[in-house]
Parts: sequence; C-alpha cells; structure tokens
Amino acid sequence: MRIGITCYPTYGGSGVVATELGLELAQRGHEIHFISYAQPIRLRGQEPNIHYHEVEVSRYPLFDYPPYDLALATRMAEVAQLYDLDLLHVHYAIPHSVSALLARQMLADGPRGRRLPFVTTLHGTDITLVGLDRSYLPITRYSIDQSDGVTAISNYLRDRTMRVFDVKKEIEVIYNSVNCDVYTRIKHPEKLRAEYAPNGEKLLVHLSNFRPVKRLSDVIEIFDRVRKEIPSKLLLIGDGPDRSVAEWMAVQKGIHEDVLFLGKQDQVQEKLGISDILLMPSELESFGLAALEAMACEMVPIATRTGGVPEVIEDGVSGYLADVGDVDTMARHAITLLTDESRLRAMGKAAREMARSRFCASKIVPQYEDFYRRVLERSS
Ligand code: GMT
Repeated sequence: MRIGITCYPTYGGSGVVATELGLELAQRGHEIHFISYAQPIRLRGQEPNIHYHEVEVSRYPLFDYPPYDLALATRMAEVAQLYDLDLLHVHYAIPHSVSALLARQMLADGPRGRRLPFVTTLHGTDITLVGLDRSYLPITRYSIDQSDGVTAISNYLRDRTMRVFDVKKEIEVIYNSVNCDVYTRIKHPEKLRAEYAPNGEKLLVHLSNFRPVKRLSDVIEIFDRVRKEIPSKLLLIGDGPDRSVAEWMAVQKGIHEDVLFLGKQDQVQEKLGISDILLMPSELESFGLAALEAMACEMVPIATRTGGVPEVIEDGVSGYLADVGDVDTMARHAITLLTDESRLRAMGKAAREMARSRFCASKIVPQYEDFYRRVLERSS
C-alpha cells in the first residue's frame, strides 16, 4: 500500500507512535509518505520506502495565525495525487483529521474525481484536553465522524471518546506497540551504567515532555524519598515547561547532583536498557508509551492508576500502580524493589514478557494493515 502519515513531528507520544508505525510498515514493503511541518524526530532521512514531504506555511503579515491546517490539506492532496496514495493515516485529531477531510473532498471534487480515504488515530490529549475546549469540540467530533476509519490507543480512550464526544463512528482499539528487538535489555550494562552511576547506584528514569499532566514534581518527591534509603540517580529524559520547576526543587532538596537532566534523546532505548525503574506518576495517560518502552527493556514501571495505564501495567505483576499524587506509596514500591535485586530482575522480566506478548510491533502492525484493508474495501 501507499500510505500518507501525518503526525506532530516533535517530542510527544503520538509522533513517536506514528513514526515507529511508518518505519515498521516500510520494512514490511509499504511505501510511506510522511507529511508534516518538520521531519519526525525518530526518522533518520535515509530509510528505504520512506519519503518525507514538508508542509510550508506562508508567513504573510496579515496572518497573525498562519493557516497550517490549510497548507497541510493542500500538501496532503498534492502528495496523494503525485504519489498515487491509497489512503491517509492521521495521528491526533486536531487539526490533522480536519485537514485530511479537506484533502479528501478536494480530490473527490477534482478533475479525476479520486477517492482518498483517511484513518484517524486518537491518542489522548486530542480528546481529553484539547477536544473538550468548546471551541474545538464540534469540529473534532465532526472530523472523527467523517473519518473512513477511527482507532484509539486504549479501551479507556475509546470509551471516553464515545461518551464525551457522542460520536456515531465505530472506534476500533489498536494498542500502541514497541519494537521488541530495538527496545531490549543491554547485555553488559556495567560500563554504560557507570557513566551515570559511578559508585554502583540504582538508576531511576522519567521520560516525558515535562508538561503539567506528567507531574514532574511528584517524580522529584518520589526520588527524594528513595534516595534517602538507597544510593541512586534519577535520569530525566525529555524537556518541556516544568523543567525549571523540577530543577529548582532538586536544588532546594539538595539532591541536584543525583538528578541528571539529559534533555531530548533520540535513542532512548540506550538509557532504558541499562536502568532499573521507570517513574510515571501522571495525572492522566491514555496509554503510557514510555512505560511500555521501559517494560520492553526489563525496567519495572511505577505509575499511577489512571486512564489506560492499567491496560498496560498489571499491578504487582509487571509493575506497580498507585493513586495520582500518592508519592509515598510509589516511593515505597521503589524502595522495596531496589533493596531486593532478584525481585527487581524477576519483575523486569515479567514486564518484558507483558510487552512482548501483548504489545510487540510484530503483533500490532498487522492489525493496522488489516484495518487499512477493511477501510479500502469499504471505500472502493
Ligand atoms: O502525553 C503527552 O503529552 C503527549 C501525547 C501525544 O499525543 O503525543 O501522548 C498521548 O499519546 C501517547 C501515544 O499514543 C500516549 O502514550 C499517552 O498516554 C498520551 N498522553 C495522554 O493521554 C496524556
């Protein structure tokens, strides 16, 4: 198939999912065309079967708000025509599904009367936060209903979208996935660990875009409690609005030498594959891709019981769940694990097994292929 993929190309779970999906589909012989305002961060630009088409937005002085959605719709239609795309797959409803809807209409009404179906994948904040803003809700609902196929990344997100948006369209759940060959434990991690933990300290990680929903201050609170009991280091991967608050907190608590801000990283598996525990104390996660990537690397996730997270982590088996804000319980779980190496490693293996058996890309990507085929059949 020839598939156009649109996503937010910057740091963020939906862009990562879209890019990894495109890479997997390309490896399986499909021709993939990314259409966005920048090259998605996990693309190198040299992968076979992958093309990237940049969307230029003109900055005419009259445009206080440059119309990206329109430029995107135009580029989608152009690319679809030039490369004879079979369908578009947009990740994140706002504004991508609206642009896809416009592109589909432009082509249908064009000289060749061509049909260009589009699939929308809902990721979370497009529904839980942005879509609930009254100014976005009607158009989001409309573009979801107009999509030729809609998927959501967890049952939680599907149910919430149906309930809150009252959409008529059927929504199929296709879970996020992880490439279990790339995300795996590093065999002899000692040398790499020593870079961050020269005295054999334990390694805790938090990976996100540091937005308020991630509760970065809870990460610092949990780590502060753990560090009092066990020599350890905290690796903070990512960047975003709450970084300076976290930096300030680490200084105030006198733990800043053990809190390492690594910034945005391309090859996160290299850090996850050597670490022990992932902290994900989010207010809300529709899925929690960071936890899945960590689990594939035999790290134990300690997270909040919120949104779709319980669909990914089985409490007490492949990680631990606690209520949002309950930093004491999350710290207690971390301390218990870090003082018992064999329990830590056994749970890490159980986490990997859960990732491998339920969320491996080799299982999930064929579900998308099947979904595309059904959409194409219905649209022909
Ligand atoms: O969580 C974010 O801030 C980014 C956001 C996104 O859309 O890029 O993540 C959402 O999609 C991810 C990939 O499907 C999920 O793993 C995250 O749980 C989801 N975030 C939220 O629901 C808050």
